[in-house]
Amino acid sequence: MLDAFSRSVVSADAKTAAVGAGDIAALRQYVAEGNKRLDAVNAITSNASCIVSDAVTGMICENTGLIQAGGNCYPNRRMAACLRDGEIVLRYISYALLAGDASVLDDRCLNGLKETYIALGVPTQSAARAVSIMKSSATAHIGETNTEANGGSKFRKMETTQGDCSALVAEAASYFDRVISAVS
Ligand SMILES: CCC1=C(C)/C(=C/C2=NC(=C\c3[nH]c(/C=C4\NC(=O)[C@H](C)[C@H]4CC)c(C)c3CCC(=O)O)/C(CCC(=O)O)=C2C)NC1=O
Repeated sequence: MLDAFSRSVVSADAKTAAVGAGDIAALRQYVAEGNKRLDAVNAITSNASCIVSDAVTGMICENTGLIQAGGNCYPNRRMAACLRDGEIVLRYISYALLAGDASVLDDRCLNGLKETYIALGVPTQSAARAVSIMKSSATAHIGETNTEANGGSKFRKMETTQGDCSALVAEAASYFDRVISAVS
């Protein structure tokens, strides 16, 4: 498992080189924008159960066969496993965002997940759909672009200093995309 710092060391060592100026500039940015990153992680973790349950609900609304006999969210044991998987995936994405590196997500969550799903008959297209709804919701919370119209009675805006967090929104989005391509 690597973070932004250990990643620079490992890639420099692989070239038998010192940590390069480009890497140092990127790490300086990582440190300088550390508080923003923590706010972004907090936007995910403090809304996690809402993000997960909303995504799984949306996935089922679009495909109600999932909760009928023969569907992979039926009976409740499978529904619970599905919600749990959503929480696991979101938690590992939050770790990757904190570390500024995807390796924790790759090694501890995505490695073998598609094979597990295929073996258990979990529909990977539906799993990818749930992750894509989580992506929309989480990135809206990080960028504070969520609206009352979309949030309804659950609407919640994070109380953070205003500024440009587009790079963190894009980085978080890339971790969700990584999950989607790993299970697809
Ligand atoms: C380390 C990280 C980690 C991950 C990622 C993980 C995933 C994981 N999900 C599983 C099952 C499952 N996962 C789902 C998920 C879903 N079904 C759907 O229709 C939806 C598309 C989707 C939710 C979005 C379901 C229903 C099961 C149970 C399948 C079964 O037992 O028939 C299983 C099999 C064992 C079990 O049931 O607990 C594993 C290992 N476990 C881990 O420890």
